[in-house]
Amino acid sequence: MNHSTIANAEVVRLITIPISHYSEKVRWALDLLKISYTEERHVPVFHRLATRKYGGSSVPVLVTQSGNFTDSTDILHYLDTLSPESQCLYPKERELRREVEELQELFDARLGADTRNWGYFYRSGDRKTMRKAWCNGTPQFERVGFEIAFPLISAKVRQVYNITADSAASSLQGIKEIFEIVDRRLAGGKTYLVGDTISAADITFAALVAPILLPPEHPVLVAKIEELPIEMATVIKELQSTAAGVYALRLYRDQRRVQ
Ligand SMILES: N[C@@H](CCC(=O)N[C@@H](CS)C(=O)NCC(=O)O)C(=O)O
Repeated sequence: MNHSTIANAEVVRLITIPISHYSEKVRWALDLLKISYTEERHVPVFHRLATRKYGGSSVPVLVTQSGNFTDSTDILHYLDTLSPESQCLYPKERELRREVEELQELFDARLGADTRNWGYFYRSGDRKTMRKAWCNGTPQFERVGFEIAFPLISAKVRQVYNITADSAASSLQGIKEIFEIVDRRLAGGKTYLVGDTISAADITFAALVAPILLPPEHPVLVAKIEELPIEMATVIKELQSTAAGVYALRLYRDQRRVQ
């Protein structure tokens, strides 16, 4: 996937798994800052062949002339050093910056794992859904590998993340708790979580909930709500209608511009 050059002479490389929400967080930041990049998508398990060359195991990995970054928050901090004053991901004012960093840490540590685990509980065994989620834009040999090894990859994912009915229920509880925190922060009609412009906190929240809120602007559309199991669709509709859900969908609609 090639993205055109707008700001920098350097075109950085972004290694991803298509549906990875931590990868989407970085994709969004790159698009927002108009930094040229080439995305290299991989099917899970195969991604390790790409990431380990750069000292990483998970995605995203950002490969640049200034070094390689193997964590989405480290990547956003690096990108912030390249951004113009008018479009910074982390506010210059110390207190606001601290708030952005704390929210981002909370979303990264809890929300990201909870949305993934809850979503995988319902969908990781469904070959058609996971083909869209994991194979879109990946090399052909990996797509062939997916077709052959899907039951194994899917079982491995459930084992690694301990996906069970109990863990899904506790993840949903965790998601609701974070939504309540975000609802409270947005009280009084605030447009963004911190300050008056979009920050790393907003991008992180919206990207990490996207696989379960299904914004139509997401670059990797996996399923329409009508195609989901009724129990899952009911919860998604509930989450979409909370203040936090409306806000994340609005951010996608108004602020997610793919280069
Ligand atoms: N803290 C990491 C978490 C990244 C992460 O969990 N990535 C998942 C995909 S969303 C992954 O690569 N899982 C496969 C693996 O760890 O091998 C970050 O923010 O970059």
